[in-house]
Amino acid sequence: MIKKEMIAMLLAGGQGSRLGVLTAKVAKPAVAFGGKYKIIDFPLSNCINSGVDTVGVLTQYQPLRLNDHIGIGMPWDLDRNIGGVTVLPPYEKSENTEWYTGTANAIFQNMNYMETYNPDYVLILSGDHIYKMDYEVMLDYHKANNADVTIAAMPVPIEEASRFGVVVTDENHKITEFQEKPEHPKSNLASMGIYIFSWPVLRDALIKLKDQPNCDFGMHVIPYVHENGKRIFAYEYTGYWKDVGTLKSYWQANMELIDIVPEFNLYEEFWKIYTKSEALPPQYVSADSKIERSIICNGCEVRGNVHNSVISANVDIAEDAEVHDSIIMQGCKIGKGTKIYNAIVAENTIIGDNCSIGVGEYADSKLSQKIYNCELAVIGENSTIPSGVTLGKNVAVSGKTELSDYPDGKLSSGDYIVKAGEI
Ligand code: ADQ
Ligand code: ADP
Repeated sequence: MIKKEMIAMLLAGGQGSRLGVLTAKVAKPAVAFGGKYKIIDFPLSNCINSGVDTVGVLTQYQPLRLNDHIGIGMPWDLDRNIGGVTVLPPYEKSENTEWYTGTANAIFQNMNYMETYNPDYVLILSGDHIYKMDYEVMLDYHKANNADVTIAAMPVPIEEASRFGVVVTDENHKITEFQEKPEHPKSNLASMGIYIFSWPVLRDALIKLKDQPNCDFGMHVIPYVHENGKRIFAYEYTGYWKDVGTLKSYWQANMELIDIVPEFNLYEEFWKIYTKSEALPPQYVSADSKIERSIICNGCEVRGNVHNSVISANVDIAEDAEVHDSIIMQGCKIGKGTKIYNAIVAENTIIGDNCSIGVGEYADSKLSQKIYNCELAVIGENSTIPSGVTLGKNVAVSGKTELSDYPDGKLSSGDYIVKAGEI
């Protein structure tokens, strides 16, 4: 019989609607990060670096590009005969076929997968966090405490605590209280949504709660095991961890990579982040260009100026263009004399000449959509922005637009163009 001490279940099926046009066509874990990575590379690399070689990836929303990225798991050394990475979309069963209706429901629907490996422990992970963690050390902690469940937790500013699951612990780090996204948090120790369960405890809880609608770890499973007197411990983490679920946090986490001393370091030899990469030519930087504090990936041609930005592969930046404090994803073309400040530009977007993007005009009362109230200009993938257009902050564009789509040639705070059929 196959036996794995600990397997991981990576939740990658949420819609990620707070990333707006960035997740219109891709699941959040497949969104680009740090120039050459996708968000899911971080938990997948953590798994292999921690010796966890069996990972089920639960997908549901827009899985195409995620499936393509994961493939058979080669970049992460997860192409194994026994174990390795397995993509687990919802599937038809003899009874009760349904979509994954919640995080715990998604795990419940893959009971057979987990049973195949006869695990002692199951590690539950989210596909949308940027961090490095040795799950083996967390497992040692789980064993040393003789715990039923261990929740990774970290202190957050108290005013942010209500976005998270919040834990209250005793002097031995045993959890005495758990509140999921409470209005009035009793502590600032936030659950990171990373759990180790002793398998019999998880299996029992999932079976008991199988009729719970939208069964969710934070809302239902953790409160259930707590009420049943199980031993739940907090594993306190103090390193870098970012939930990149909003445009602002996504942008910030990218910008933190180019800090003079980055808090999150991609260059460490002993904890590599793996990703699928294509064979591309090297980047070319022309004589009159100026690049400062930036990440520039392979295949780029830079003739303009780039400052404090993250530029993915195959991006062309023409003469006299300026890119500041922005994220430009793979395959974009930036025209001559165009100025881009505080923007996120998704894949294969073509921006014409002499445009002005992300400059001025923000935080006024016109804001209609909360998602884009992030002091950034956001452009969805495969968009075309005609020459001469001005986009302020807190605007979003997606699709192939023409000059006539822009009143007075510009968009200001709170304006959105999403071309039908394009997205
Ligand atoms: P949330 O961030 O709200 O809270 P949630 O939206 O439930 O977490 O998603 C967790 C992960 O599961 C995400 O990666 C998401 O993509 C995925 N997911 C969501 N629904 C899914 C489904 N139906 N099928 C497959 N995958 C799905 C959780 C905890 C909090 C904790 C935060 C930390 O509930 O207690 O504080 O994570 O970020
Ligand atoms: P989304 O809510 O963007 O579709 P996910 O599928 O990852 O993304 O779900 C994230 C969860 O976070 C949702 O259950 C949502 O209720 C919750 N949430 C909503 N707004 C915030 C916020 N500002 N910060 C943290 N969590 C939030």
